[in-house]
Amino acid sequence: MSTLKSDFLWGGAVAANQCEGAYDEDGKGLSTADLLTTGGRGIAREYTNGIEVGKYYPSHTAVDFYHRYKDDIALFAEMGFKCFRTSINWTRIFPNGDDEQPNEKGLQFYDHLFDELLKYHIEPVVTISHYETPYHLVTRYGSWKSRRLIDFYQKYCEAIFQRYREKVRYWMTFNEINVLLLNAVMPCGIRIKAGEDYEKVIYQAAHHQLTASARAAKLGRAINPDFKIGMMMLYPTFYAETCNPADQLAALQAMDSHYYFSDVQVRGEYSTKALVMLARKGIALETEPSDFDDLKNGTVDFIGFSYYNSNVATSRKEAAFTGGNMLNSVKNPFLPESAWGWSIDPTGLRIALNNLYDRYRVPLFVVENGLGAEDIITPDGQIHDDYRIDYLRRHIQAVKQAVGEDGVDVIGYTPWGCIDLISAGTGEMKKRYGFIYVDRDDKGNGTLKRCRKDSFEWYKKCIASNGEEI
Ligand code: BGP
Repeated sequence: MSTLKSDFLWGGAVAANQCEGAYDEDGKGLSTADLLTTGGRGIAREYTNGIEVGKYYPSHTAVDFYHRYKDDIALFAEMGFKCFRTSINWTRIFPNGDDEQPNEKGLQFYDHLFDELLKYHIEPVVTISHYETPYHLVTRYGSWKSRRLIDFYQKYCEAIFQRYREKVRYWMTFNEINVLLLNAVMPCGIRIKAGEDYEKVIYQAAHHQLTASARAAKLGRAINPDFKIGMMMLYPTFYAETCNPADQLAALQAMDSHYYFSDVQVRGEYSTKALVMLARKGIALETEPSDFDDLKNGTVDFIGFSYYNSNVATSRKEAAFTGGNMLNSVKNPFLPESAWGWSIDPTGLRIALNNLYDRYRVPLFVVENGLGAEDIITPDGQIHDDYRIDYLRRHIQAVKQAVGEDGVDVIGYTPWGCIDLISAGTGEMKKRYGFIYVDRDDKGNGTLKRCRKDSFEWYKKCIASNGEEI
């Protein structure tokens, strides 16, 4: 008997813009991701207005998954994947975002991709929007600042729900929807103009995304009642720096800003706390009466979330901050850190699972988790990534404890970047997460050849034993 259910969804996760490449092939339009150049450790990625000659844009070729997906899926199948999470690149389907008709070639690509997965009985798990907003929607409408985006997104959802009705069951509406509060530029290209009230713009855009997500959930279930439509958030697990009540309150408030989104998507309405917060800030959301019915009728079936590291909140004003996924935190003296300064904390994942399940009582799906690390190839062409195995082993252990000891309902686990890909935060290639190594460097050199790391065999055993042999 294993701790995890026999139909537990083991797999891996990627996003289209970080692995596909082929950024302008077969009618694809430009997305915000296609305009991000490389950054580096601690350097924000530069976002250009249109493609500039002489600049390097890592997403343009990425790891060429667009042309190599068959071989890559064969490797996923060899590991025994039960599911594979990827996103649909919105601009393959609607190149500008506001086009009348979808692009048939783009639709065909995902037909072939899903067919290939299904051939191996690998269930596709699809993120509808993963930091890939059509650039035209940014320049023409100001991206999600505009209410118009709700309709464009709806049309996009309708096209893909109809087309893949029989192929895809698991959907997530927006990747890490709560990241909008932390970084509006990288995820959806929102630029705040001089004179605009930053918070007002962001909360208004969030309302548009929440309404769009709810409408999509309702529409999807009308198209196929078997669809499982989820939300997706970055789960930041905040600890208080000390037992000083002021620090405890700081941790509570840090979490509140993230629950702002999940409360709406799971419960179908803004929490009282959220409404009071908006009123206190003097933010009056522009809404239509039907939005509130939409939110009520468009709640999600499950919560997908990413978890990489935990964070520490403090009431001190002059604290020094360290890195982490998208947000900064006070350094936690009890935890080791990755080479990129992200804390390594499997217990934080168990806490995340407990907190989310206690609060919402809906199935949970760990759709991103992993260690970004530089891999060294030995002279005989091997990659001994025991540090990655150690990270994943301890996090899977935490999932099992949450299930077996705490009674949490977890439906699957898809480690991030199961094949090496472009880092979202820095644009680097050398920040690797994969079980499969890709020969490509930060400047775009390399053969793109794939090879199995030690973690490949380890994960294969893990899946075959349903998480018992780790
Ligand atoms: C998440 C994103 C992913 C991914 C991951 C790792 O926030 O959803 O797209 O890239 O973080 O972050 P990074 O690529 O910066 O290491």
